Formats: sequence, structure tokens, C-alpha cells
Amino acid sequence: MLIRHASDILPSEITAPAIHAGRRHFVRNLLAAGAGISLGPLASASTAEAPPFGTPKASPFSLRDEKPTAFKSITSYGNFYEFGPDKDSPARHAHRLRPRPWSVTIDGEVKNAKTFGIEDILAWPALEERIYRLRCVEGWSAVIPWIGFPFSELLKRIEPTGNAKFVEFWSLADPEQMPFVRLPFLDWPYREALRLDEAKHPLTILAVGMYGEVMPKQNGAPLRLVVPWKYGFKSAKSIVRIRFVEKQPETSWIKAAPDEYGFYSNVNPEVPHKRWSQSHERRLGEFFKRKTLPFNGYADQVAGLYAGMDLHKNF
Ligand SMILES: Nc1nc2c(c(=O)[nH]1)N[C@H]1C(S)=C(S)[C@@H](COP(=O)(O)O)O[C@H]1N2
Ligand SMILES: [Mo]
Repeated sequence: MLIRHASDILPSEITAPAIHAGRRHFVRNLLAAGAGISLGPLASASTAEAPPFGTPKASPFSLRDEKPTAFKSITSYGNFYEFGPDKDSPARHAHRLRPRPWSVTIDGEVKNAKTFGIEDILAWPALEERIYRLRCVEGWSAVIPWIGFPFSELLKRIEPTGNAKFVEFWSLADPEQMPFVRLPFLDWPYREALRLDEAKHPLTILAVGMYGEVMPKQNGAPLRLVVPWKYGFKSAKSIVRIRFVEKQPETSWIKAAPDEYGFYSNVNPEVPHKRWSQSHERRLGEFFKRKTLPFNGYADQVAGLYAGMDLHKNF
């Protein structure tokens, strides 16, 4: 008989019933979305359908000892400036987003520019659940069970040219769906970027869901970036374009305030934001602050990407 120790059990297994029910919900929503049908709330858990692409695999990169933040917290508090400037704006207004039909164009320094329908992407076989810390530049944090693909899955289907050194991520900017892109608050469309080696790092994922569910609109449906060692704003939501480029690109936040937002934006408790300290963070739903960890706790895996760089200058 196989006896497992508590430390061998993934958090996702501990929350198995909820996640399992959620997965059925996820799959059901995907099927409905693919067929262009909008469904009401789940009538009963017994309406389970067979997954069209397999169940997300638990990932060895998942956190094991930290409890996921409440789904309610992470879907009701956040930033998505296309829907307004307040922390509750995304939850209030993102219902206007239409995540189907949806396509993502891959272009720039690639040998084979391509446009993928979201259904194509959802059919990629490497779907995983990844439980990651998220640290926002404003000082709050969360632990989120994402569902997604390593960015390298895209690279299996796209061949960058030798000139590709950086990758840009462009969010949708449709004033019909996103009322605040009519205002010049940021340089729209929202654009973020990574160095190619950062994008290729196995921790970098393209997420299509969370908590066993299809991605909520306010969290960046149907496809968003997640880079767990960087501040949350690097993870562009509702992506429509991924562009490989040669030179380090401008990003929406650097354009807005170049002395406050650097290109790297690696979580760093030692480098304060221009207007506040980054030494501590408050986990959504908790009262006491905790210490912020270098690279958000992922230093063992990613510090090598920045060997020899002055992280005070390259913030
Ligand atoms: N397109 C777009 N993506 C975005 C943002 C945004 O305003 N627009 N906000 C960023 C910021 S500041 C954070 S902290 C995270 C928040 O993600 P969450 O709401 O899923 O926690 O999304 C990031 N991605
Ligand atoms: Mo943020």
C-alpha cells in the first residue's frame, strides 16, 4: 500500500472536491463558449462533461505550503484599467468584455507569423494547474491556482528569427467593450514586454483559467500572461497580439511614469517604488503584512537571469 506524507500532497489535491467541481464548470464553459452559447449557473454538479483536452495536470512548479487566496477576493479586487481606475472597477464593468470569438496574432521577428483562434490554443495538450504567488506593485499579494500553458508551448508552434530579443504582449483596446480606453489614462492598447529568455523561462505561463474555472473576465479572459517573479502589472490581460522584436520595447507603464516603472519590474523588497516601500505586502484576506521576498520567492529559479546586473538600476 502506498502511504503518502502530508508534504507529498499538492494543495490542489487537498482542495480536490472544489477544484474538481470547478473543472467541470471550466470545461462546460469552454464547450459552451466554443458553441457560442452562454449558459446560466451550473444546475447541478452531475451535469459533468468529459474534458475535450484532458484535465490540467498538477505542476511541480506549484506552491505547496501556501493556501490559495479566496476566489471571491481575487475576482472582486484588482486592476484592469481598461474598465476603470478603481480596484472594484474590473468586477463592476468587465461583464462588457466578449471573450468569444477571440484570436491572438503572433508577428514581428518570426519566420511564420500566425493568428490562433482561442479554441486552437485551448486544444494545446500541455494544460497545467500552477499555484503561484502574485505580488502587485501597490503592495497587495495573492496565491492563485492558474490554469495555463508554459509560454514555450507557443514557441513550439512559432519560430522566432535570430533578431528576436524581446516579446511584447498587447491587450485588447476596444472602446465598445472597454469604456476607459476612450480616456488617455494609459497609452492604449495596454502593452507589456519581457526579454525573450524571461518569456522562455519555464515559470512564465499563458493562463486561460484559474481555480478550476475558465478565466473570469475581470482577470483577463480569455488569455493572459503570468510571470510570478515580477510585479503584477507585467502580466497583460486579454491578450490579442504577441510580437517578437529586436529592441527593448516601450511599455504602457514606462510611457506613463518612466521613473516609477522599470522594464524589469522584478519583485524586489530592497528597491522602493518612487512613492512607497516594497519591503512588505498584504495578502488579500489577511490582516498582518508579510515580508516581500526577492523575486517574489522565486529567486532560486530566476535570479540567474539577471546575473551581473545592478538591480537598483535595472528595476
Ligand atoms: N490589460 C491590462 N492588463 C493588466 C492590467 C491592466 O490594467 N490592463 N493591470 C495589471 C496589474 S497592475 C495587475 S496587479 C494585474 C492584476 O491581475 P488580477 O486582477 O488577476 O489580480 O493585472 C495586470 N494586467
Ligand atoms: Mo498591479
